[in-house]
Parts: sequence; structure tokens; C-alpha cells
Amino acid sequence: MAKKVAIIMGSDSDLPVVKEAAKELKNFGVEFEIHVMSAHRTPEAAADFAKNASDNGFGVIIAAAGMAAHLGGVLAAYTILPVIGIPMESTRLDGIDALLATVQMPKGVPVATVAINGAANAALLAVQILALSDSTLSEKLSDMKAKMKKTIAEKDQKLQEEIKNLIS
Ligand code: RP5
Repeated sequence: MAKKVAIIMGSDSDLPVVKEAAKELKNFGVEFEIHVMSAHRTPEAAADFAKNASDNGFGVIIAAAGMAAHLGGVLAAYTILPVIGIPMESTRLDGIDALLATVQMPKGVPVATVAINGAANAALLAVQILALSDSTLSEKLSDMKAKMKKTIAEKDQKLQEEIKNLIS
């Protein structure tokens, strides 16, 4: 059975950004669940979720958290599933606080950290991980890359025409 992706947010205030991850997973037909759990406010719930995630059919966990963002690290401490961290831009520090807290994990407990607010890439990375054992997903990823290549080539062609007009 296809594995699901868990998206855990430190707060419901993270949802506007996290929606981008949900959209990507939906596009790829990957099942997912979204929950609010906090490393600081509900540490037991976060730990329990991570401990049982594999048995509950999840293949990857995405953790979105802002400020002193320990959520990805706490989830990763309790599971051997891959954990992807999204540092949220939720304070005057523009997400640098969350980026450093998420990315600077000690040896032995990795959290694959994407860009600040990089929810779409977190979902794509999760799909890439699941695609290692799912050929339908690998084909969809290859199609996506081919479309991207075509779009950029078209943009470059349009640019060349604009430049030609500009200097003629
Ligand atoms: C973090 O603190 C959350 O992930 C959120 O990004 C930030 C602010 O949370 P709220 O005060 O809006 O609940 O734990």
C-alpha cells in the first residue's frame, strides 16, 4: 500500500504557507494528513505521533515550525522515517531563527531542511523519497521536470525576441 505523508505544523498560524505543500501532494495523488502539534506546547503528542508514524502508514514526515523551531528535531528523535523541516517566517527575524533551529541538527538525527517557507519543495522532496519505491510517482516526477524544462526554454525564446526588438 502507498505510504502517506504527515504534515505536522507547530501552530494553525502556519497553515497559509503549509497549504502549498498540501497542494503539491494532492497534485501527485499522494495521501496526506495535516496536524497541529508543537515541540513545546504539546511535546507528548508530537513524540507519540512520531513513534507510531511508521505503523500508521506514513513514509515521510514534514515538520513546519517557526521561531525556536524544534519540531522537526523532536519528531526525528522518535522515528527512523525521513523528516523534512520547513522553517517558517513567523517573526521579525524573518525565519532565520527557525532556519537555524531546524537545520543545525546534531549528528545522528538529521532533518532535511528546505528554504524558509519552502513548503512546495518540502512536498516535492517527500514525493521524491516515496518515488524510490513507487514507479507511478517517479513517472509523474519525470513529467514535471520535462514540463519545467519546456517552460524555461519557451521563456528564454521569448526573452531573446524581446531583446532583439529592444536593440534593433
Ligand atoms: C511556532 O511558533 C509555530 O510553528 C509558529 O510558526 C510560531 C507562532 O505560533 P503561534 O503563536 O501563532 O501559535 O511554534
